[in-house]
Amino acid sequence: VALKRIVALVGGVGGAKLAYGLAQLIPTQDLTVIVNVGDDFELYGLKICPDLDTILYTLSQRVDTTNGWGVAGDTTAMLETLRGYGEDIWFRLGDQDLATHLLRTHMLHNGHTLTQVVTHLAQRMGITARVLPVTDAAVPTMIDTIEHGELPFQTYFVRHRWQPQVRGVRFVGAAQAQVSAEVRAAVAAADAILIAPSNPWLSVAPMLAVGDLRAQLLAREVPRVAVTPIIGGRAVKGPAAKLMGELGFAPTAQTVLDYYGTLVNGFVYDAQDQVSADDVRLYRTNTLMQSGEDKVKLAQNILDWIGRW
Ligand code: FO1
Repeated sequence: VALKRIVALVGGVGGAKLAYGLAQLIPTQDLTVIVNVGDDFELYGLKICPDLDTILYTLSQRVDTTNGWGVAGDTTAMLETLRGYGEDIWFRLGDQDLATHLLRTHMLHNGHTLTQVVTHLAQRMGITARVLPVTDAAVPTMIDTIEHGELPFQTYFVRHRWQPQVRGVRFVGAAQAQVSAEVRAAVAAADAILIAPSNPWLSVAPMLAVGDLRAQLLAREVPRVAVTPIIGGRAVKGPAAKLMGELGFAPTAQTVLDYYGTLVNGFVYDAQDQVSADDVRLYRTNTLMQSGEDKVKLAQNILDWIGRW
């Protein structure tokens, strides 16, 4: 398979790591990173887009590598001042990060689309890959929990530190939304489509639910490869394994493969795990990405493997 144009569906921090690896290997617009917008919300009137910002900061090597989100070395003068005003600060916005939210909110108010905002920010950050929100519409993810009922995503994920027990996930307005023209074109032109090691239920499903994206992907007779976010029965970071248990699934790579079903014709999983499947090509390798080299190595291994199809 001749691989030129690669499209990667990416959610939070785990997905950003593979996107980083791919971007070192494909330092052009031949790499398109399609990003989840379900985590987006408004705070103090500002449009916050955590997954988009995590990708932008990661690809431009600004990201705080300890957390995997936010700007490295960022300060918190704005937050401390708000706290001094008696505000309950639960979502930590750094001062440099604040500039991103201010400009994005300003541009959106002036009639720009989220795609135009992200393209502008990526350009200013010197990012060569194409970064696209999956849709320009707002499609907020809502988490139904036993303890607190339905919560907006960030309230579940950050304020309650993803401890509440989940009994359902909903993507408000997903069916009425449409993928952007840029996303449609990128999927139509892709030589291979990758689903990054993001949380399938919380980061990938919100994208697949938008308009007819799932049908667009299924219509492409090209490699459609998912990478497991579960290694040895555990999530590398975040609530994936805990959530799987709450939704009644075994926290295994096999569960992830079964969940994607016919959407994928290839699956990458870790050397610690075993999976089986009919008519899905399987690739067992080290999928843990801790260093920059790990990210590039995994990306290279996956592209080489697909190239041998
Ligand atoms: N995650 C946290 O656990 N605590 C935070 O205070 C926090 C702030 C934050 C600010 C900007 C941003 O882009 C991301 C931020 N995140 C924070 C991470 C974010 O909640 C998650 O990365 C995604 O929404 C889930 O992938």
